[in-house]
Amino acid sequence: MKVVYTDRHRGHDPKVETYLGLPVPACEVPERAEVIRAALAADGGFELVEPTEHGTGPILAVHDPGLLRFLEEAWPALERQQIERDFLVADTYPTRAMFAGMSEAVAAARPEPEAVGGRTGWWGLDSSNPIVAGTYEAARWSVDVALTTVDLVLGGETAAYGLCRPPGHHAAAAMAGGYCFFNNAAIAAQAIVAATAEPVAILDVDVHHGNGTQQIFWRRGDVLYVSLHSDPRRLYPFFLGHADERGEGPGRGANLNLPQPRRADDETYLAALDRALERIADAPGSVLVVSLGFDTFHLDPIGDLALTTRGYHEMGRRVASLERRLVILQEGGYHLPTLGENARAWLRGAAGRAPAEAPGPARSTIPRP
Ligand code: SP5
Ligand code: ZN
Repeated sequence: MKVVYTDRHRGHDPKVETYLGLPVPACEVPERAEVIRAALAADGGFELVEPTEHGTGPILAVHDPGLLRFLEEAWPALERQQIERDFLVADTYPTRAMFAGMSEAVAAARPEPEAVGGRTGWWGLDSSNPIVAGTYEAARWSVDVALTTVDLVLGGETAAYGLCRPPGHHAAAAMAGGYCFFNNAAIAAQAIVAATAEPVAILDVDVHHGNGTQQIFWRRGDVLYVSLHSDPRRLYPFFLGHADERGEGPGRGANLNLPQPRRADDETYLAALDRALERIADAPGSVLVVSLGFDTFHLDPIGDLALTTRGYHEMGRRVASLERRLVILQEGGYHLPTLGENARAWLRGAAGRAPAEAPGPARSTIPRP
């Protein structure tokens, strides 16, 4: 299987994020992509390829041009004002209660602030999403990784994996958040629709609900979004991801959320996955975009489900059994010691290969009788 990877993600290197207002070590770090790349390179069954540049056109097919402008301008604006810091987060957000009672026309006509602090809140979901000097460039390359993965699959590959970093599924049309800046999976899905004129499905198996992907395709009947995630009553992004969110207008019924119970294990999760796959199998289209997260792992520091490496192999196998071409894009997953093996297990399953030998002493070379 081809793996699209570039080291240009490394410039997005936040050292801290805030958690309930206090600085804590950042979760979404360059080492994440490095451990996955290393595990896949060592496996021998994966071929690493570099992304090609696709420009801003496919991003603007999904995102508000103001979000792109803000992300491009935020760091240079801080530097111009000589605001010395390592990372940028907003203090103030336009929460919906601020506009309560005002007509939609008045609320929607409030202008974007000029101050960088105001703009960061305007285009942001949350304060645990640091922007640093290299964020914009890394986020642009992450989109290029996704679009190159699409090119490979539309060019004839049965499945390909884009090692996107930063991730994308929390980014809405006009909002960054949750370690995400551009919605790689949504941009990929839109590019597939544009290139093939076929409907497309997105399966999101990150532990968090992909609120951005849901928002972008909420009124679209040609892009089915199906997500398994921790119940938002317990976990980020808290305000979306409930089972009764089904899409509206032409998109009615083209959104399926399957919130999972705390500490759901392989068996529980895979049963829900089967429901998700049945829904996808009922929908037209020949390409499936997978938003792949490993923060469902039992040891993940920010998730609360309990999947195992063996479960990931089985998940990859079941997804491949749909017999759709697969554009597999990396989202979350923060337990660095196992991230590489988990990605390897999932992708080996998707490629129809056996689980890897458990990492440990080298295999005996004595032939079996
Ligand atoms: C793509 C993805 O998985 N995004 C997840 C965003 C979660 N953001 C909220 C994280 C809050 C937990 N912070 C605790 C850090 C303690 N080390
Ligand atoms: Zn996640």
